Amino acid sequence: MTKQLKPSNPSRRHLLTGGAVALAAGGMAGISKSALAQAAASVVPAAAKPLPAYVAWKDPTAMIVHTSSTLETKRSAFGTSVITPAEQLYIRNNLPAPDASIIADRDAWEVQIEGVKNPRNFNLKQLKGMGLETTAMVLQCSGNGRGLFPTKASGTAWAVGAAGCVVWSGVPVRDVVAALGGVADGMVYMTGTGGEKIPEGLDPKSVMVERSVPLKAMGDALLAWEMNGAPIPLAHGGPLRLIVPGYAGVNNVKYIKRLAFTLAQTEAAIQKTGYRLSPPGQKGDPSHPAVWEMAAKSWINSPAPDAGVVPAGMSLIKGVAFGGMQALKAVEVSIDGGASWLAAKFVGPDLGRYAWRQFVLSVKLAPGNYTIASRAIDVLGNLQSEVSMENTGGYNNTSWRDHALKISVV
Ligand SMILES: Nc1nc2c(c(=O)[nH]1)N[C@H]1C(S)=C(S)[C@@H](COP(=O)(O)O)O[C@H]1N2
Ligand SMILES: [Mo]
Repeated sequence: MTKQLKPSNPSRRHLLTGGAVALAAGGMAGISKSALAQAAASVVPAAAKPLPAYVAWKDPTAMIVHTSSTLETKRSAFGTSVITPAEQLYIRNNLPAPDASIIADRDAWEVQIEGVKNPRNFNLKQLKGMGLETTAMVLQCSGNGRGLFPTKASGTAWAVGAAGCVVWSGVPVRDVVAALGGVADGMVYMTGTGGEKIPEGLDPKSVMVERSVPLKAMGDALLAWEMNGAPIPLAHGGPLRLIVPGYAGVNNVKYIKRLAFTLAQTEAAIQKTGYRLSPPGQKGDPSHPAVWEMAAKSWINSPAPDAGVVPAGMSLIKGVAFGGMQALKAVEVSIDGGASWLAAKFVGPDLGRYAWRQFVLSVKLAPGNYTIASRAIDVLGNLQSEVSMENTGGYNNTSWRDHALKISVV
């Protein structure tokens, strides 16, 4: 189905405060078909780094290896089937992953539950008998999009690929808590501790992965042992991972060994000073908002996420969109840098409020230069914003303009 290239809501056009001027289709007489081949040839990538041994099972054609602890999904590798296969899912480790011996006997893995009326340990086998829920969720590093901010923040320059849509199965945290008599009086946070070994000689607080989220996040949280229908791979947090739907990646603690309901947020640096939204140039501290809830976001993955050159004629614009904490209502696409917007069509099943949806829009493109962008709208009417607040850590970039693709149609 071809959509007409005019704004879906003409009045909205004048509400937009676009920065860049959109180039109309039909100009650019100088670009020939051979430019297509030339441009494609000019983007032959530099020799890619090999996959690190602990994730040697990943699909090397789908991944960008930044470092051994940061691997990104290529913009061209998101597929069209909603769920991101494990082989293509990004990796982010703040500490080296634990030894594979921890998944030799998964059912023996123990987690300590504290800050409840009757604290105790459970092993995974016991947890499996206490309740079951399955949730599809966007797992997204808060630094996803960092590399797209106009001023580059330090840290991994993720583009769009530090995210995926993943199905998790496990026991609802609320069921575990109920079995232990409820949360102890007055507790304010849910704090999860990762099971990594702390390197010798370091102050544990300086490196440990321990995160606190507001108590209300317990409502939809899981202690999960399965990912996309298989036991969670070690690299993604197996045998047991805390899943906090709607919350940024870092709050989803891998190899969880302790789940505590606490009066205060953890003193670990990853919570106290790290993952804070501090003004550019200023170090994070507890007075700055923590990276917790995700906001509505979308981006386009096709056509031409890499080469930037597209043949004239019919083109299928494809992307992903999600609401963060809220279900997604709609997604709009612009081919003129945000001057006008068209409603895109969702593709595939709706896997619930925390999942993303794939979307498409079929357009006819005449030769010229285009800036194609998308913006998500959640069920509360929150619209993905044109610009994102810059911050020292380069977190939470949801700017549709930063995520726009510039393409040449020849
Ligand atoms: N134990 C532990 N949990 C962790 C981390 C970690 O380093 N250790 N990294 C966090 C961060 S910053 C992100 S973005 C996600 C990455 O999840 P993935 O590697 O499964 O994609 O895990 C989070 N949970
Ligand atoms: Mo992250």
